[in-house]
Amino acid sequence: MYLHNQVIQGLRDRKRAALARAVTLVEDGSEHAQHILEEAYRLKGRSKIIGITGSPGVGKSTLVDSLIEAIRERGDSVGVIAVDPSSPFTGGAILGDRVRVRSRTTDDGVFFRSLASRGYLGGLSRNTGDVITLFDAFGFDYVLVETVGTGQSEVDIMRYAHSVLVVMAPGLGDDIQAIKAGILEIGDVFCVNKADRPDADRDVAVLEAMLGLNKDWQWRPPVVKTVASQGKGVPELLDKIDEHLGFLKQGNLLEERVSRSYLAALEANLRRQTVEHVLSKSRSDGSLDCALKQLSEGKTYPAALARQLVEKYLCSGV
Ligand SMILES: Nc1nc2c(ncn2[C@@H]2O[C@H](COP(=O)(O)OP(=O)(O)O)[C@@H](O)[C@H]2O)c(=O)[nH]1
Ligand SMILES: [Mg+2]
Repeated sequence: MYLHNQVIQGLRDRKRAALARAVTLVEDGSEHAQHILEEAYRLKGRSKIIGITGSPGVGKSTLVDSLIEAIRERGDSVGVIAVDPSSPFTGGAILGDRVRVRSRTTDDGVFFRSLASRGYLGGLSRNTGDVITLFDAFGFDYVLVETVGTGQSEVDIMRYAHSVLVVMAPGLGDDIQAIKAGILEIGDVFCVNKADRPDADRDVAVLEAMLGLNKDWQWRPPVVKTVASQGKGVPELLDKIDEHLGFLKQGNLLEERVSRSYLAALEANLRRQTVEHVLSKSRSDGSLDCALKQLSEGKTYPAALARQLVEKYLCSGV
């Protein structure tokens, strides 16, 4: 039996080892990956996919741990995908998240995977959409995706998630900046974590006031206070997430979110495939060297060259 058939059978039988194998094959861009993904896209559609974002240090990973508790308490299963910032020098992921969740590896209803972001723009590693699909195909009730909370990643995760949870914490000066950067538009549920600290109530009030400026929400995002390190407020937070999912289903808005995630996945793959195609073609016929030489001599500029290469290798069907 081919490896991919084995893995597919394992996914159908809900074998965790098969899921782990599938993620590795997809991450490595193995030839087996496309067969597995083809089947995964057929099997998927059961999971509630929750994106969790916010600045580093606000307590996202701690909150994920508490959410796992709350979800397991209800008898539901959960898969967690943490996209870690890799060091550009070692390629290693930050260890904390893995260590924390290790204590749960004996629980069959929980599966954790950490993905290196590989320096790919946007904080989401380039196969995140496909990895989410594998988790969904496996049939977890919930899939939690924690991103590194920097810049573009908030926007990227929004496109894969059914519900976006934005986490904030008092005493981190950059949160007001995050609000300016458009975080209000992407959050379906807001969480002010570290509510055991002073200023939490003030932050909740500021956030509520800002959300209140928009009078025509279809869904007015709720603000929930939590102390993730003690599990406080976390069941209530899970309730709000479920309410949002219920709202989406009721208004037939879930299809829109799913379609948005397809577009995101398509874009990510198009970007990778076109870049690989143009670079390999131009490298093999010498145009790449020639282009780099022209650039260093100041005869042209990158955007113009990119256009030329795209026209040469994509428009002519070469
Ligand atoms: N006081 C307090 N500390 C917390 C709380 N939640 C998390 N922390 C701490 O905040 C730090 C960063 O948490 P972490 O989950 O790694 O944040 P992340 O970078 O957003 O994933 C850790 O030292 C946590 O123990 C909380 O509710 N209250
Ligand atoms: Mg974290």
